[in-house]
Amino acid sequence: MVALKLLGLVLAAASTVYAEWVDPSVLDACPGYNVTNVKTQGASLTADLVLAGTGCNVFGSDISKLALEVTYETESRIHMKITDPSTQRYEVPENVLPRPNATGSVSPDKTAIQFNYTASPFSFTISRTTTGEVLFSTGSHPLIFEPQYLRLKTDLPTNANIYGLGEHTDPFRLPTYNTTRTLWSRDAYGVPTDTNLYGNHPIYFEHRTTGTHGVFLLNSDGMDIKINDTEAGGNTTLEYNVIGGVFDLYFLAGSETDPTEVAKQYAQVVGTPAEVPYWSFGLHQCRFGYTDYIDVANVILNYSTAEIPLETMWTDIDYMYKRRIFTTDPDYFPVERMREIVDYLHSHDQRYVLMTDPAVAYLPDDGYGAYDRGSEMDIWVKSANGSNSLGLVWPGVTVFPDWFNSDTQSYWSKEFQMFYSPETGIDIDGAWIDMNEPSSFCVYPCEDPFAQAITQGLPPNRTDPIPNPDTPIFGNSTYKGWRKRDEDSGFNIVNPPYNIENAAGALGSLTANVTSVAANGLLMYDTHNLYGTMMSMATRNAMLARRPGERTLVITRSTFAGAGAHVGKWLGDNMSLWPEYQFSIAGMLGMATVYQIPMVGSDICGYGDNTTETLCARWAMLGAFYPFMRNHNTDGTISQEFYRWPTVAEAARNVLDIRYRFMDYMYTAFHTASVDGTPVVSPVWFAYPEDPNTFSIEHEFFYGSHLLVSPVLEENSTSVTFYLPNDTFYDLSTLAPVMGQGANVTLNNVSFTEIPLHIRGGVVLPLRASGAMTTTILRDTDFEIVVAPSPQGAASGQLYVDDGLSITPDKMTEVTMAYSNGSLVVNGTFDYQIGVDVRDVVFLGVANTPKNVTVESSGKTKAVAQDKWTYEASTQVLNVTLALPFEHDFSVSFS
Ligand code: MIG
Repeated sequence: MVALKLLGLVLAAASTVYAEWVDPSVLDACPGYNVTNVKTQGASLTADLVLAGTGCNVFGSDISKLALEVTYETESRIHMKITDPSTQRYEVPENVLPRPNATGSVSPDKTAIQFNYTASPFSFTISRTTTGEVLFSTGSHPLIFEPQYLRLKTDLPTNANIYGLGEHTDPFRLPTYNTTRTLWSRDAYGVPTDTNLYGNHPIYFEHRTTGTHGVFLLNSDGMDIKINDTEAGGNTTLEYNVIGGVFDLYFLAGSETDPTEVAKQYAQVVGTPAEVPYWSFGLHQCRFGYTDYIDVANVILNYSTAEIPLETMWTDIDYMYKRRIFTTDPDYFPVERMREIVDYLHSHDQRYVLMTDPAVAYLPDDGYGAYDRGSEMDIWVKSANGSNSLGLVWPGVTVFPDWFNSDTQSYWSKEFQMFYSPETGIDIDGAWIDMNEPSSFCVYPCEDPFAQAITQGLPPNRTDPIPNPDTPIFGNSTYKGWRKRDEDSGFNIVNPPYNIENAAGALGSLTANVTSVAANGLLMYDTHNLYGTMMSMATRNAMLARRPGERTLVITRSTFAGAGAHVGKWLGDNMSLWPEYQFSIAGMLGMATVYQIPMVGSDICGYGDNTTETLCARWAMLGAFYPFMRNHNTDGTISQEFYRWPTVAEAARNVLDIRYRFMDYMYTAFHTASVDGTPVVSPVWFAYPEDPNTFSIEHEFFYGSHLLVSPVLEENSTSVTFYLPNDTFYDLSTLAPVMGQGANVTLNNVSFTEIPLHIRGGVVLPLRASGAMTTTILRDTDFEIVVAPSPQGAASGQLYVDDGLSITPDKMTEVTMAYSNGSLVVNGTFDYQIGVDVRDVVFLGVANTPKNVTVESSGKTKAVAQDKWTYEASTQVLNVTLALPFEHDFSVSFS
């Protein structure tokens, strides 16, 4: 219905041909709108915006009257909508992104930010109440609202610090000159800089020394967001150029002192992240091009032999028969042998993940169940003429599930139940979903996908020797309803008047046809950017239905705002190159810190082309501090499992030991994120918002809030220069204090098996006392609590423990640890039985040898015997051995 009205409205625009490119100054010379009929009621203001004169008609005819609605939704959030009251234009459906609740009655004079407008022509500002500082100002840039072109432009401070605006491989702090961020999901092999990639997140955070705020445009249509500094006076400006939908803006006040606040406020709008199982923080191994089940089994064994903890094995599309989803290849990956792999993994506390693509091979009358059942239910995305919309993907010509069809979820869940059945199928533990931009190999305009399937050789033929079916694996290893559209609407979906800078070319290039229609009548033109998130939601539901009550791990490639409430994401097809290793930090920070998708990581050692030993060693160590840690590469490249080179194996062992020791710290951070959106990793400026030296740092970051990771950045290099803010740090390898001076420091002789790590003072870390070969064993390992005081001598930390798996655990343990004046106080609720001891408490930065150490537990204070504590003057470390069951409050003091 929505689409029909939209189409009816714009018929008039069809006959005129509009410019493809317009000088920005022409847009600023447009007359804009005048404000009339202003009404305020409580926390809301409504008004009409009436076109001034004949409008500017740059990419269509200006809409003559608009409706403005501004609502103070919470004390820190203003919601603004500009719509066309004469018709219902497309808006992101509520079932894809539920709208946030407003907190009852907000009194506009109590809010942290204020909306003010000028009536003629209409412009507005958003400013901070306490200081009057202007955060967003459309000043001399008139609003333009045409059927297929919406423009809004704000002035920003010179050299503004802007972070966000979609998945990209541009600097984390976006350049403020000649930058265009295009949002249009794209299968972007090699993740080239300055192009649109897989994920679309129209949110930015702007940071100033006076505070951090956010602006979210809730719109899924294609758009270019331009940042430039070519205005008179050198002002920086940010301009939205959108090809459909409405202006639906959320202004987030953030905070004057703590950047974390803006992240939390964004989470209130798009949802806090889904919790993942504890096991998903273990190491994942994947590749495209494992030829058969023997190959896969050997990788699992080789990891064990190399004593590198492998938690989860993955298999790519190689397992499929002719690359059709929900099938196995009878020669290379027979289902019985894959079940053997799953059984082996599960009996060793390890896990298995398989890929599922969205596109279903178009094979009428061929006995292909997944196609037949979906056709029976009539759930495929439709072309404008009502036939199934066809694409070309790995299995050849395909159809695409229409996630808007109300039957698609049950189709998808049933296919998962059958194919991934524990009894007869492959009992996966997590799901990997790819190609959901949605990607198609059919070269635009894709008139004959069948002919292209032949010329492109899809599906590819297999030429590897077929393994002898008697080959044993694992040996004796003892190691442990579409709606018809108006025929010819004139709405130019195929070549809209304003061309976004889609690196794939036309909107419909290398993706499902943009003229295709969903069951609820919505056009792919408007919903393209939602496809990956909708597949994510359906896949998560299908996984939850298989194992009711258990959390799952779903890793997707394409995302829209809000995806993190359902799934995690990997950063797509990077190359095995040093610059891409470096970008991976900014990519992770974008997802985890800004977009609320914390379960994120890049393909470790690089996906495309061959890696090198030193790159892979360094990347194994950097990747151990991605929340999602997976080694993955493409078909036809050299093997890059961590055990392939001695240096890499040693680097991996070293760093996995550290990652596993920090696993409860990260798990706790994820729990907090799921409650309030606090980021699980963050840029350096999050902790030092008043230090301008930190604003553009993107090669070092905090894992959790307090572990500073500063990887070596270049081939063959054993040194790294990084910024150490003016604060107390502790070198993780020696635990000795390091005083940051607000200056760069250089470390030399960083071997190929080490990565510089520093604890930021002010934290109490609940570490496991040692790493383990699986997360299951890790959970039976004692704790070691590390106290790292701030320059003021205080520290605090949290620990959250549950069964690691239940969506709603019936028992939880939540512990608070606080340190000051030589005394650590640990208290909490211990409903979930941790079942291990606090083996040691390690106090850092202890200036003098203590005379007495005491422990208080269950109301009794005892001296700790002299032989149970040691003090090392050279590193200022006091180590107290407790061996105290971690099941009730206690405190440890020294004097
Ligand atoms: O056209 O499934 O990004 O991780 O290995 C390539 C094969 C399809 C793209 C994914 C990559 C995966 C590959 N896929």
